[in-house]
Amino acid sequence: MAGTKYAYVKSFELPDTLLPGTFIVARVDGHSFHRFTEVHNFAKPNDERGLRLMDHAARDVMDEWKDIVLCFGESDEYSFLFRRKTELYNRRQAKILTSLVSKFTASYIFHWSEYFPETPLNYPPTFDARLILYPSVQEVRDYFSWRQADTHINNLYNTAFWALVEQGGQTTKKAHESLRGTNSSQKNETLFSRFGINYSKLSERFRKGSILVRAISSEKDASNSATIVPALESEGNSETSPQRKMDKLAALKSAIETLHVDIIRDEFWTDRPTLLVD
Ligand code: DGT
Ligand code: MG
Ligand code: MG
Ligand code: MG
Ligand code: MG
Repeated sequence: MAGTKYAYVKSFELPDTLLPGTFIVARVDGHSFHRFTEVHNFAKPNDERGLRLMDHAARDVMDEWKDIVLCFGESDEYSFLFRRKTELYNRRQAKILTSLVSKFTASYIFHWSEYFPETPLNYPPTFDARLILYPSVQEVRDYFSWRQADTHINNLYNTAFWALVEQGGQTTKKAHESLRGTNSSQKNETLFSRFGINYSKLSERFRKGSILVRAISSEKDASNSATIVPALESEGNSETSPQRKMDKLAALKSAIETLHVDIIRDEFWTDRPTLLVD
């Protein structure tokens, strides 16, 4: 329809296209989760239910946007990596970021009661989000190394901190003082000698965070990928029955793997040589 005299306001909507050929990383983070986790009685320092719910919300996001190739989650945050050449929403920044954080938040709330059947939501949790562009594979790898190193440092600190408070009877103030200036091996030693906790035996989910990857994109399953993905794409334009399409989509969905492994060492990446290609 021809514009009305009001239509000029549209020209104030400026383009926000992201630089082509760069890797897009989006990171969502729980808003004031210090408070949210208190109010909802999360176990300290890690609540397995909460972490699994975060993984579920991230899987829903990954299901929705097939150009997401890798996700990493810890604590109240999740990072999403898009393939370098994605043309999602013509690479419009706000469209990508707001859709993603909205989907993540909606899914977190939608699935809440499956993970916390005994704990009604006291108020609606929200997440903030940012988007970062990386020009090369090196920065992408270093980004995920940075997040996983952060997981380790925080988790070791928090594990020692809550052991001192809950088992050692220290006040939170005293526990912070006890840990000030200590290095990793001193924290490990404190945990082991005072509380009998062998840090390296704690859940890998807690120590390494969660990684989501598409199983079919791994080299081992390349033959599988070669059949499912094109089949789905071509079916998008054909008369294939809705049920069959749903089945295929379910297969693709279940092909997302949740891992708690080292993402810093080369092995993770060399095992998945196609992950950062285009
Ligand atoms: P923000 O992100 O600036 O709005 O503020 P917060 O409070 O979300 O701060 P942030 O994101 O730096 O730290 C995450 C908080 O969430 C931190 O206080 C610990 C808490 N949290 C995350 N996961 C768990 C968990 O599994 N159990 C418990 N008890 N707390 C958790
Ligand atoms: Mg934040
Ligand atoms: Mg937060
Ligand atoms: Mg956080
Ligand atoms: Mg619209």
